[in-house]
Amino acid sequence: MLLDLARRLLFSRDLLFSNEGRLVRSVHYDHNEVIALTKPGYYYPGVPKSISKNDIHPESLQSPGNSRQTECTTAPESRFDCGRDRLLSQEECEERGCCYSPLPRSAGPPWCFYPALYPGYTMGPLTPSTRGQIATLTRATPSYLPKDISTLSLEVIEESSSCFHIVVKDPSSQRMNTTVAPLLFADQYLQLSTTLASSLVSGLGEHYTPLVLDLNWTSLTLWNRDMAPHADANLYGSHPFYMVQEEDGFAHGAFLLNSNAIKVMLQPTPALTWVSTGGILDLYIFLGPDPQSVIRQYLQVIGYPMMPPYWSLGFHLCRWGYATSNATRMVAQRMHSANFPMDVQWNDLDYADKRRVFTFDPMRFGDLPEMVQEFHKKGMKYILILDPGISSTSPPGTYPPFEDGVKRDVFLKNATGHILIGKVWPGLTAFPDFTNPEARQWWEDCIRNFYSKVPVDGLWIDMNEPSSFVQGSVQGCPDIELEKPPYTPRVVGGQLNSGTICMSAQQNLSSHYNLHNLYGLTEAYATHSALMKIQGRRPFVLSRSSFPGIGRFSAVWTGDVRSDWEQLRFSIPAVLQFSLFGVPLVGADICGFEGNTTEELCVRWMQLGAFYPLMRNHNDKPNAPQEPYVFGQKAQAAMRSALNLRYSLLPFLYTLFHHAHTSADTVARPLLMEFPTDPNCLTLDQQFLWGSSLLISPVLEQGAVELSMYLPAGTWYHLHNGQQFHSNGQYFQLPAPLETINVHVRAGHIIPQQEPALTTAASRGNPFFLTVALSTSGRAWGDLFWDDGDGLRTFETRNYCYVNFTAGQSQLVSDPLNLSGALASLLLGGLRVFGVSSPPLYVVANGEKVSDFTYQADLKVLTVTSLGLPMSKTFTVQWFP
Ligand code: MIG
Repeated sequence: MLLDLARRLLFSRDLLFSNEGRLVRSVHYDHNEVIALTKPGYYYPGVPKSISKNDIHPESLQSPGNSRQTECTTAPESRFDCGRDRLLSQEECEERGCCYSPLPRSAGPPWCFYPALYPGYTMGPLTPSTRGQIATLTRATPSYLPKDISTLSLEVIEESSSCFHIVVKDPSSQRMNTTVAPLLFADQYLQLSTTLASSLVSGLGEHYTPLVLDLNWTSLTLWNRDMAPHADANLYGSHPFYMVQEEDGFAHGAFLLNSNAIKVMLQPTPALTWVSTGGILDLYIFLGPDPQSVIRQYLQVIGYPMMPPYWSLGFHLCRWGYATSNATRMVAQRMHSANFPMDVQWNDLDYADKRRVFTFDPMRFGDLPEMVQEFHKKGMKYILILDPGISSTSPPGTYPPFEDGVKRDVFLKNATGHILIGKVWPGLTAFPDFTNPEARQWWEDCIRNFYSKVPVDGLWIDMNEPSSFVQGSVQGCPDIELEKPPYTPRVVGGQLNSGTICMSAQQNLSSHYNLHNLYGLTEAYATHSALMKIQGRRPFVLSRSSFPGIGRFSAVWTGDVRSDWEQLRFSIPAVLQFSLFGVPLVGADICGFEGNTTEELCVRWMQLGAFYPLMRNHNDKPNAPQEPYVFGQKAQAAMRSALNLRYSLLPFLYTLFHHAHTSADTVARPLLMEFPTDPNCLTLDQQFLWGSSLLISPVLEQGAVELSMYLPAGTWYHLHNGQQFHSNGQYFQLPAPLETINVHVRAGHIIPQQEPALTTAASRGNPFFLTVALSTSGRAWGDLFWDDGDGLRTFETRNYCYVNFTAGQSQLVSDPLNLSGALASLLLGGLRVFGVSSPPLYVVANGEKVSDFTYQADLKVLTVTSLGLPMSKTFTVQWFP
């Protein structure tokens, strides 16, 4: 079975390489070589679909005997670039044994491309290994790249029936396995191409793109970089994972576990080429068969996301420029006085003494500890920023974080073994090496000391690409291949060390060249672990830089977005991408970070932001203020109602996070995941879902007071008033004046809600209510996960409550699993039932008649209030026509 599938996965040797036993097709390289994987998603275990002739590039079916001329007739869109590493002249191209054929336009298809049969690796017999099957790949003639490796090992491991793992590496090189890092070795060019089952590809973040990527000869570089989101740039995080949607709702995915700089080329064949500047080819293939399964299979490899503390789902307010503790207090005070729900007050760099982390300014923030305690007394939380750069120039004896760090040898070294010094906000800085266990311990000690004075509730880890204001270091970087590899993918700044530290910097595990993309992940891990130990509660960490697996430890935000409408629109695919990457707790800076916002933009952004899984309004220092209370009354009312709507939905949102944590479900969900067979949904990224049942359709255009909204086939109800929409899979034109955000509930679902309050500490004690959206047959289902909100491992230790709600035959029944008592004393206050076809004459709750109910005949909505049924016990509410 395994062998069979491996064969199929590895490009159906029989078809393509007939008796030669040649695994590797000319077009693709790893260490100048290629494993060609075609349409992996077609091979579902047990139901293999045979490859049709159309699935194969025409040229690949030609026999090796064909003349060069025939080999070079490849259709332009199916050409694979033979000169990816550098631009080639015709002569140089032909020296490589490649085809040269200029085209009218310089953009698009390459002029120098591989012929159909190009000398590659020969695969020896597959033999059993401890984990799967292993074979040797050898090449008779070296390729054109420097430091070619002629013998490779190929291992195919069936991780599960739906996840294959293919490892191609240099068997003579040491493998270093680590908890977070992939395997490493020094060669600087690996390449692998694959054709794709369709042109619908998503993933490969972090970039400023639509959800479905453009395959028209585009490329994406994965290299963590401090860079405000804009097109064609490598941004803060790297996620070498993509998902392909095939026809009929099928999907598959691939993950290249590799932390080096990676460039991904996309072409309309459709095809994709990975080029990595190091490491090994460690490739996972996820067979789906549907999009949600692909994500689950991916998360089985990289880890399921953490369960966030309940309060972190509330509203967060931040800006750079709250210059004193009193100014910070005033912000929270004004929010409270104006009745805006808000859980978390933040401070940016302003709090720190000379911008040095683990200190606070004695003049402007001298009473920071008292301020935090005041917030706590009001049921609020407090978070501040923590940059990794540690000031190296404080007078001796005055700044323990640096001095202890030096003593404990926790900082990155330069190539000559001295502490590498870069420049960040506090001036000259050293950088902790979070791959060093001693550094993690030192970090924990620094946090513990600070926490003993300032009991923060979470930490915001910024600048962790890592970002530095000087290229490489204050002394520059040595002139060696690690700094200037033979091939550098297109990165902002032109060089790998642009805006960051030297590639030759030494870390405990390897050179920074190999670990750069892991810096934020390793810092998030260290910070999460430290907080868990220090607070003994569920940690909250917000990281800017990211890599696969970070969702286990941290939330992510999308960096320095501009206050404009385009950035508002692009924030949706940005957030949805992180859902695919296993980072459900994500949001963009509401109202925009860079530049001045406008009242209208800020209202629309607060409305959309009320449905970001992480809701934070954050602003840059020089800009006009954008806290909700600074705007006119009408704008304030709109923002207040968006906030109240979010707070009322938090029990539902929290339950979605529970499913993300325990089952790798997505929270903010692209429509394509829920409706993969609906062609209209496959590229939609201006609307999105919460779970499977709430559809959010925000206004994203300036001046718009109407909205064109797509509803997948079925019945939907307006969350606001229960208005019904019967859709055949079509667009609806809806009113959307400034005070509205359109949210629809899918028939058949029950949404658990709670009366909002100014903090979650208060709202968590309020009565629950249920929105019951009946299907046409009068049924609906929903659930609620509830626990203490911030305890460690409550699910794993069975310290929670879980309630099923089922509606059918004119009644609603709850079925609580009450393991922790967390629901004790909490009540169901009422419910709204959408789609009740005839007016109820009476309503009965737990066998007793209820007097407080209304029925709106035009909307077919039954509303029951003043209930007071204990949530921890089974209850029944019936309505009798
Ligand atoms: O170089 O701490 O993305 O959210 O306000 C700027 C100041 C450093 C960048 C973060 C932004 C934060 C800012 N930081």
